[in-house]
Parts: sequence; C-alpha cells; structure tokens
Amino acid sequence: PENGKVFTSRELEKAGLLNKTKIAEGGRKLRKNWSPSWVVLVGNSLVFFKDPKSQTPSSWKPGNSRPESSVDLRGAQLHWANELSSKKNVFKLRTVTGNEFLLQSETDSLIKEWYTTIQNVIDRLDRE
Ligand code: I3P
Repeated sequence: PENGKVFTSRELEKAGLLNKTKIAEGGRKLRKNWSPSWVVLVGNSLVFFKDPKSQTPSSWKPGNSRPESSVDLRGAQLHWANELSSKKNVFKLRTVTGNEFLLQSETDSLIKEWYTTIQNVIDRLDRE
C-alpha cells in the first residue's frame, strides 16, 4: 500500500499478541515454528506483524509498521485444536487456499475473545 499505510483505524476490530505457527501451506504440511506475533483483525483480514515487543494494544497504530503476512477470512474455517499441540488454548485457522495456522495464548479469556471475534467475521462474510 502507498506510504506504507495498511488501513485506517476505523476498520480495526481487534489487535493483540498471540503465539502463532503456520502448519500448512496450500495443503502441504509444514514444520511447526511457534513465535509471538502481533495479530490485527481488520476488515476481512487477519494481519500478522513481527517484532511485537514494543507494542501494546493501546499504543499500536495502523500504518506505522509493515505486516509480515495476512490471511483472508472469507471462506475460512476456525476450530479449537488442543489435540494439535502440547500447549493449551490453541485454535486452528484454515483458509480457502489451504493455509493453516495455529494461534495460542496462555490467557483463557483472551483466546476465547479472539476465537469469537474471528468467527463473527467469518460468519458475516458467509452471509454476504
Ligand atoms: C517441535 C516443537 C513444537 C511442538 C512440536 C515439536 O519440535 O517442540 O513446539 O509443538 O510438536 O515437534 P522442533 O522444535 O524440533 O520442531 P507444540 O508446542 O505445539 O506441542 P508436534 O510435532 O507434536 O506438533
């Protein structure tokens, strides 16, 4: 995007720190590589940012950092997936293109909020 601006704050639904690993790319299985990621739910996309150390939900602003990757939530599927990890509070997000991510937090309430918010966006897109 122009000037590195990714989106306007009006579209921002949720932002926070989660542990993330990609486990499949186009249906092909990948080796897990968990790392903390700054996750932003904006419009129809889940956007991942690196280097989340200096960030907090209150100080983060759209447009001042470049995303590492992003996921189109249209047609995506969300499932709790504690059987796929030794960690607790894990869910799996699968995109229509067959990319699969695990997202995790040690904080029960936080991961539940993320699950519900992402599922609401998926449901909204399904109805369009
Ligand atoms: C993996 C690493 C992951 C673990 C995964 C291991 O080993 O310990 O954290 O996933 O378990 O294979 P390596 O670093 O050698 O690749 P979880 O933390 O989610 O359990 P898995 O193979 O059972 O998925």
